Amino acid sequence: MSNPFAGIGFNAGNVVLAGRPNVGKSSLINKLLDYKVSIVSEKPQTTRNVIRCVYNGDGFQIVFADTPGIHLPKHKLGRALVDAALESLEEADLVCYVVEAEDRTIGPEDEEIIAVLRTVRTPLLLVVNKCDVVLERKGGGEAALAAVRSLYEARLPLRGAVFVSARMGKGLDALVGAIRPHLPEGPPFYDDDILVDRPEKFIAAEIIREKALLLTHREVPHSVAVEIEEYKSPDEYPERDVLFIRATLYVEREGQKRIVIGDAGARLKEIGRRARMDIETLAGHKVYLDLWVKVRKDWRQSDADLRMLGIEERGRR
Ligand SMILES: Nc1nc2c(ncn2[C@@H]2O[C@H](COP(=O)(O)OP(=O)(O)OP(=O)(O)O)[C@@H](O)[C@H]2O)c(=O)[nH]1
Ligand SMILES: [Mg+2]
Repeated sequence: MSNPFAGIGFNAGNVVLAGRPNVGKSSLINKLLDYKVSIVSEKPQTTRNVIRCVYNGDGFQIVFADTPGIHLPKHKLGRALVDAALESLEEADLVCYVVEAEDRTIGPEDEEIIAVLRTVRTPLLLVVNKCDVVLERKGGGEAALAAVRSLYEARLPLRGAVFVSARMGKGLDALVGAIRPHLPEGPPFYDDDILVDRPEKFIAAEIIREKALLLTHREVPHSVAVEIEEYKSPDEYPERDVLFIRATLYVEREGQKRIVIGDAGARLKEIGRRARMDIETLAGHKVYLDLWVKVRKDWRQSDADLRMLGIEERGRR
Protein backbone atom coordinates (compact mmCIF):
# COMPACT_ATOMS: atom_id res chain seq x y z
CA MET A 1 0.00 0.00 0.00
CA SER A 2 1.48 3.39 -0.90
CA ASN A 3 1.96 5.86 1.90
CA PRO A 4 0.01 9.11 1.28
CA PHE A 5 2.57 10.91 3.47
CA ALA A 6 5.61 9.84 1.47
CA GLY A 7 8.05 12.72 1.14
CA ILE A 8 6.67 14.93 3.93
CA GLY A 9 10.01 14.81 5.74
CA PHE A 10 8.63 13.63 9.07
CA ASN A 11 8.38 10.14 10.51
CA ALA A 12 6.09 8.98 13.29
CA GLY A 13 5.31 5.53 14.59
CA ASN A 14 4.08 3.33 17.41
CA VAL A 15 6.54 1.21 19.35
CA VAL A 16 5.48 -1.31 21.95
CA LEU A 17 7.70 -2.33 24.84
CA ALA A 18 6.82 -5.91 25.67
CA GLY A 19 8.40 -8.40 28.02
CA ARG A 20 7.89 -10.39 31.17
CA PRO A 21 7.21 -8.50 34.41
CA ASN A 22 10.04 -6.66 36.14
CA VAL A 23 12.53 -6.46 33.24
CA GLY A 24 12.46 -2.65 33.40
CA LYS A 25 10.03 -1.58 30.65
CA SER A 26 8.59 1.32 32.65
CA SER A 27 12.05 2.35 33.88
CA LEU A 28 13.22 2.55 30.26
CA ILE A 29 10.33 4.76 29.23
CA ASN A 30 10.85 7.11 32.16
CA LYS A 31 14.54 7.43 31.33
CA LEU A 32 13.89 7.97 27.61
CA LEU A 33 11.38 10.72 28.35
CA ASP A 34 13.36 11.99 31.33
CA TYR A 35 10.08 12.22 33.19
CA LYS A 36 8.22 9.89 35.47
CA VAL A 37 5.32 8.78 33.31
CA SER A 38 5.07 5.19 34.42
CA ILE A 39 5.53 3.80 37.90
CA VAL A 40 8.32 1.39 38.78
CA SER A 41 8.80 -1.13 41.55
CA GLU A 42 10.93 -4.14 42.34
CA LYS A 43 7.74 -6.24 42.41
CA PRO A 44 6.48 -7.95 39.26
CA GLN A 45 3.21 -6.84 37.64
CA THR A 46 3.60 -3.21 38.55
CA THR A 47 2.13 -1.77 35.35
CA ARG A 48 -1.60 -2.49 34.91
CA ASN A 49 -2.59 -0.38 31.91
CA VAL A 50 -1.08 0.25 28.52
CA ILE A 51 0.38 3.74 28.83
CA ARG A 52 1.35 5.69 25.73
CA CYS A 53 4.24 8.10 26.05
CA VAL A 54 5.60 10.46 23.41
CA TYR A 55 9.25 10.91 22.48
CA ASN A 56 9.94 13.84 20.15
CA GLY A 57 13.12 13.94 18.11
CA ASP A 58 14.32 16.14 15.30
CA GLY A 59 12.02 15.23 12.41
CA PHE A 60 10.44 12.24 14.10
CA GLN A 61 8.06 11.19 16.88
CA ILE A 62 7.97 7.85 18.67
CA VAL A 63 4.84 6.89 20.58
CA PHE A 64 5.95 4.26 23.07
CA ALA A 65 3.40 1.94 24.62
CA ASP A 66 4.46 0.70 28.04
CA THR A 67 2.59 -2.53 28.62
CA PRO A 68 1.95 -4.72 31.65
CA GLY A 69 4.46 -7.56 31.89
CA ILE A 70 3.29 -10.67 30.03
CA HIS A 71 3.07 -13.54 32.52
CA LEU A 72 1.16 -16.73 33.19
CA PRO A 73 -1.99 -15.34 34.77
CA LYS A 74 -3.51 -16.71 37.97
CA HIS A 75 -6.19 -14.05 38.42
CA LYS A 76 -8.67 -12.20 36.27
CA LEU A 77 -6.47 -9.20 36.94
CA GLY A 78 -3.53 -11.13 35.48
CA ARG A 79 -5.54 -12.16 32.42
CA ALA A 80 -6.61 -8.54 31.81
CA LEU A 81 -2.98 -7.40 32.05
CA VAL A 82 -1.78 -9.96 29.53
CA ASP A 83 -4.65 -9.27 27.13
CA ALA A 84 -3.91 -5.53 27.25
CA ALA A 85 -0.25 -6.17 26.44
CA LEU A 86 -1.02 -8.56 23.57
CA GLU A 87 -3.62 -6.34 21.95
CA SER A 88 -1.10 -3.56 21.46
CA LEU A 89 1.36 -5.73 19.51
CA GLU A 90 -0.38 -5.99 16.14
CA GLU A 91 -1.02 -2.25 15.79
CA ALA A 92 2.60 -1.29 16.32
CA ASP A 93 5.29 -0.42 13.77
CA LEU A 94 7.91 -2.12 15.95
CA VAL A 95 7.95 -4.31 19.04
CA CYS A 96 10.83 -3.87 21.45
CA TYR A 97 11.12 -7.18 23.25
CA VAL A 98 12.74 -6.30 26.57
CA VAL A 99 14.79 -8.96 28.35
CA GLU A 100 17.50 -8.89 31.01
CA ALA A 101 21.26 -9.04 30.63
CA GLU A 102 21.40 -11.87 33.14
CA ASP A 103 19.06 -14.18 31.25
CA ARG A 104 20.83 -17.50 30.71
CA THR A 105 17.85 -19.66 29.82
CA ILE A 106 14.42 -18.92 28.47
CA GLY A 107 11.89 -19.19 31.29
CA PRO A 108 8.21 -20.20 31.00
CA GLU A 109 7.02 -16.60 30.74
CA ASP A 110 9.40 -15.82 27.90
CA GLU A 111 8.41 -19.09 26.20
CA GLU A 112 4.86 -17.77 26.20
CA ILE A 113 5.92 -14.37 24.89
CA ILE A 114 8.07 -15.92 22.15
CA ALA A 115 5.14 -18.07 21.03
CA VAL A 116 3.05 -14.91 20.64
CA LEU A 117 5.78 -12.83 19.00
CA ARG A 118 6.27 -15.52 16.38
CA THR A 119 2.65 -15.02 15.30
CA VAL A 120 2.73 -11.22 14.92
CA ARG A 121 3.97 -9.65 11.71
CA THR A 122 5.36 -6.56 13.44
CA PRO A 123 9.19 -6.25 13.23
CA LEU A 124 11.02 -7.18 16.44
CA LEU A 125 13.96 -5.51 18.13
CA LEU A 126 15.61 -7.19 21.12
CA VAL A 127 16.35 -4.76 23.96
CA VAL A 128 18.65 -6.21 26.59
CA ASN A 129 18.21 -4.14 29.76
CA LYS A 130 20.07 -4.10 33.11
CA CYS A 131 23.44 -4.37 31.34
CA ASP A 132 24.94 -2.47 34.28
CA VAL A 133 24.58 -5.60 36.41
CA VAL A 134 26.65 -7.71 34.03
CA LEU A 135 29.21 -5.09 33.04
CA GLU A 136 30.02 -4.23 36.67
CA ARG A 137 31.45 -7.72 37.08
CA LYS A 138 35.10 -8.25 36.22
CA GLY A 139 35.69 -10.06 32.92
CA GLY A 140 33.19 -11.83 30.71
CA GLY A 141 30.66 -8.98 30.56
CA GLU A 142 30.75 -8.57 26.80
CA ALA A 143 30.64 -12.33 26.24
CA ALA A 144 27.65 -12.61 28.57
CA LEU A 145 25.76 -9.98 26.57
CA ALA A 146 26.54 -11.74 23.30
CA ALA A 147 25.22 -14.95 24.85
CA VAL A 148 21.87 -13.30 25.73
CA ARG A 149 21.54 -12.06 22.19
CA SER A 150 22.20 -15.54 20.76
CA LEU A 151 19.73 -17.09 23.19
CA TYR A 152 16.85 -15.02 21.81
CA GLU A 153 18.14 -14.75 18.25
CA ALA A 154 17.90 -18.50 17.92
CA ARG A 155 14.17 -18.31 18.60
CA LEU A 156 12.91 -15.15 16.91
CA PRO A 157 13.40 -13.30 13.62
CA LEU A 158 15.00 -10.23 15.24
CA ARG A 159 15.82 -7.07 13.27
CA GLY A 160 18.61 -6.30 15.71
CA ALA A 161 19.61 -6.10 19.36
CA VAL A 162 20.39 -3.10 21.56
CA PHE A 163 22.10 -3.22 24.96
CA VAL A 164 20.91 -0.69 27.50
CA SER A 165 20.76 0.18 31.16
CA ALA A 166 17.66 2.12 32.13
CA ARG A 167 19.17 2.63 35.57
CA MET A 168 22.38 4.23 34.29
CA GLY A 169 20.75 5.85 31.25
CA LYS A 170 23.15 3.96 28.95
CA GLY A 171 22.52 2.89 25.36
CA LEU A 172 19.39 5.00 24.97
CA ASP A 173 20.62 6.98 21.96
CA ALA A 174 21.48 3.69 20.27
CA LEU A 175 17.99 2.45 21.07
CA VAL A 176 16.33 5.50 19.51
CA GLY A 177 18.70 5.13 16.54
CA ALA A 178 17.67 1.50 16.06
CA ILE A 179 13.97 2.41 16.25
CA ARG A 180 14.08 5.31 13.75
CA PRO A 181 14.30 3.29 10.52
CA HIS A 182 11.04 1.55 11.51
CA LEU A 183 9.00 4.75 11.78
CA PRO A 184 6.84 5.30 8.69
CA GLU A 185 6.67 8.69 7.06
CA GLY A 186 3.75 10.63 8.44
CA PRO A 187 2.76 13.60 10.58
CA PRO A 188 3.15 13.49 14.37
CA PHE A 189 0.33 11.82 16.32
CA TYR A 190 0.54 14.23 19.24
CA ASP A 191 1.42 17.92 19.74
CA ASP A 192 4.93 18.32 21.06
CA ASP A 193 3.77 19.39 24.53
CA ILE A 194 2.07 16.04 25.19
CA LEU A 195 4.14 13.47 27.06
CA VAL A 196 1.62 10.86 28.05
CA ASP A 197 -1.90 9.94 26.94
CA ARG A 198 -3.23 9.71 30.48
CA PRO A 199 -4.74 12.49 32.58
CA GLU A 200 -2.85 13.88 35.59
CA LYS A 201 -5.41 12.18 37.79
CA PHE A 202 -4.42 8.74 36.48
CA ILE A 203 -0.74 9.41 37.10
CA ALA A 204 -1.52 10.63 40.63
CA ALA A 205 -3.37 7.37 41.35
CA GLU A 206 -0.44 5.39 39.97
CA ILE A 207 2.05 7.27 42.13
CA ILE A 208 -0.01 6.51 45.24
CA ARG A 209 -0.08 2.85 44.21
CA GLU A 210 3.68 2.90 43.62
CA LYS A 211 4.30 4.05 47.20
CA ALA A 212 1.95 1.37 48.54
CA LEU A 213 3.88 -1.24 46.49
CA LEU A 214 7.14 0.05 47.86
CA LEU A 215 6.07 -0.07 51.50
CA THR A 216 4.22 -3.42 51.59
CA HIS A 217 5.24 -7.01 50.93
CA ARG A 218 4.09 -10.47 49.85
CA GLU A 219 0.50 -10.52 48.52
CA VAL A 220 -0.41 -7.03 49.72
CA PRO A 221 1.19 -5.02 46.87
CA HIS A 222 -0.73 -6.99 44.25
CA SER A 223 -4.00 -6.50 46.13
CA VAL A 224 -3.84 -2.71 46.14
CA ALA A 225 -5.84 -0.60 43.70
CA VAL A 226 -6.26 3.15 43.91
CA GLU A 227 -9.27 5.20 43.00
CA ILE A 228 -9.24 9.00 42.95
CA GLU A 229 -12.50 10.24 44.47
CA GLU A 230 -11.83 13.95 44.17
CA TYR A 231 -9.20 15.89 42.23
CA LYS A 232 -9.40 19.66 42.44
CA SER A 233 -6.50 21.46 40.88
CA PRO A 234 -5.80 25.22 40.98
CA ASP A 235 -5.60 24.88 37.18
CA GLU A 236 -9.36 24.32 37.15
CA TYR A 237 -10.38 25.97 40.42
CA PRO A 238 -8.50 29.29 40.56
CA GLU A 239 -9.87 30.03 44.04
CA ARG A 240 -7.72 27.17 45.39
CA ASP A 241 -4.05 27.42 46.15
CA VAL A 242 -3.46 23.70 46.64
CA LEU A 243 -4.22 20.66 44.55
CA PHE A 244 -6.72 18.68 46.62
CA ILE A 245 -6.79 14.92 46.11
CA ARG A 246 -8.98 12.44 47.94
CA ALA A 247 -8.17 8.84 47.10
CA THR A 248 -9.15 5.38 48.26
CA LEU A 249 -6.75 2.47 48.42
CA TYR A 250 -8.70 -0.74 47.89
CA VAL A 251 -7.38 -3.99 49.31
CA GLU A 252 -8.92 -7.46 49.27
CA ARG A 253 -9.05 -8.36 52.96
CA GLU A 254 -9.29 -6.81 56.44
CA GLY A 255 -5.80 -8.05 57.34
CA GLN A 256 -4.38 -6.23 54.32
CA LYS A 257 -6.21 -3.07 55.38
CA ARG A 258 -4.50 -3.23 58.76
CA ILE A 259 -1.12 -3.67 57.06
CA VAL A 260 -1.61 -0.74 54.69
CA ILE A 261 -2.70 1.51 57.56
CA GLY A 262 0.13 0.33 59.81
CA ASP A 263 0.67 0.93 63.53
CA ALA A 264 -1.22 4.05 64.55
CA GLY A 265 -1.59 4.90 60.84
CA ALA A 266 2.17 5.16 60.31
CA ARG A 267 2.39 3.29 57.01
CA LEU A 268 -0.51 5.09 55.38
CA LYS A 269 1.01 8.37 56.50
CA GLU A 270 4.32 7.45 54.88
CA ILE A 271 2.59 6.35 51.64
CA GLY A 272 0.85 9.72 51.63
CA ARG A 273 4.00 11.70 52.39
CA ARG A 274 6.00 10.11 49.58
CA ALA A 275 3.15 10.28 47.07
CA ARG A 276 2.52 13.93 47.90
CA MET A 277 6.14 14.85 47.21
CA ASP A 278 6.14 13.15 43.79
CA ILE A 279 2.76 14.57 42.79
CA GLU A 280 3.88 18.07 43.80
CA THR A 281 6.89 17.75 41.50
CA LEU A 282 4.75 16.59 38.58
CA ALA A 283 1.80 18.95 39.05
CA GLY A 284 3.78 22.01 40.09
CA HIS A 285 1.31 22.76 42.90
CA LYS A 286 1.29 22.16 46.63
CA VAL A 287 -0.78 19.04 47.25
CA TYR A 288 -3.20 18.15 50.01
CA LEU A 289 -3.64 14.40 49.93
CA ASP A 290 -6.44 12.68 51.81
CA LEU A 291 -6.05 8.88 51.75
CA TRP A 292 -8.56 6.23 52.78
CA VAL A 293 -8.31 2.45 52.86
CA LYS A 294 -11.28 0.20 52.07
CA VAL A 295 -11.78 -3.52 51.63
CA ARG A 296 -13.28 -4.69 48.35
CA LYS A 297 -13.29 -8.43 48.79
CA ASP A 298 -11.40 -10.37 46.09
CA TRP A 299 -11.58 -7.49 43.60
CA ARG A 300 -8.86 -9.08 41.48
CA GLN A 301 -11.26 -11.90 40.62
CA SER A 302 -14.19 -9.67 39.69
CA ASP A 303 -14.82 -8.34 36.20
CA ALA A 304 -17.05 -5.60 37.58
CA ASP A 305 -14.40 -4.42 40.03
CA LEU A 306 -11.67 -4.52 37.38
CA ARG A 307 -13.85 -2.31 35.22
CA MET A 308 -14.68 0.01 38.07
CA LEU A 309 -10.98 0.42 38.81
CA GLY A 310 -10.19 1.17 35.16
CA ILE A 311 -8.14 -1.99 34.59
CA GLU A 312 -10.44 -4.10 32.40
CA GLU A 313 -10.49 -1.40 29.75
CA ARG A 314 -12.15 -3.28 26.93
CA GLY A 315 -15.27 -3.26 29.08
CA ARG A 316 -15.36 0.53 28.79
CA ARG A 317 -15.54 0.76 25.02
N1 LIG B 1 20.14 -2.88 37.83
C1 LIG B 1 19.16 -2.41 37.08
N2 LIG B 1 17.89 -2.44 37.54
C2 LIG B 1 16.90 -1.95 36.75
C3 LIG B 1 17.17 -1.41 35.46
N3 LIG B 1 15.99 -1.03 34.92
C4 LIG B 1 15.03 -1.30 35.83
N4 LIG B 1 15.57 -1.84 36.95
C5 LIG B 1 14.83 -2.26 38.16
O1 LIG B 1 13.98 -3.35 37.82
C6 LIG B 1 12.76 -3.31 38.61
C7 LIG B 1 11.55 -3.38 37.70
O2 LIG B 1 11.44 -2.20 36.93
P1 LIG B 1 10.09 -1.76 36.21
O3 LIG B 1 10.46 -0.63 35.30
O4 LIG B 1 8.98 -1.58 37.18
O5 LIG B 1 9.82 -3.09 35.34
P2 LIG B 1 8.60 -3.41 34.35
O6 LIG B 1 9.16 -4.26 33.24
O7 LIG B 1 7.91 -2.16 33.95
O8 LIG B 1 7.68 -4.31 35.28
P3 LIG B 1 6.07 -4.62 35.15
O9 LIG B 1 5.38 -3.28 35.08
O10 LIG B 1 5.78 -5.34 36.43
O11 LIG B 1 5.87 -5.46 33.93
C8 LIG B 1 12.85 -2.02 39.44
O12 LIG B 1 13.29 -2.36 40.74
C9 LIG B 1 13.87 -1.19 38.69
O13 LIG B 1 14.53 -0.27 39.53
C10 LIG B 1 18.55 -1.38 35.00
O14 LIG B 1 18.90 -0.93 33.90
N5 LIG B 1 19.47 -1.90 35.85
MG1 LIG C 1 5.98 -1.55 34.23
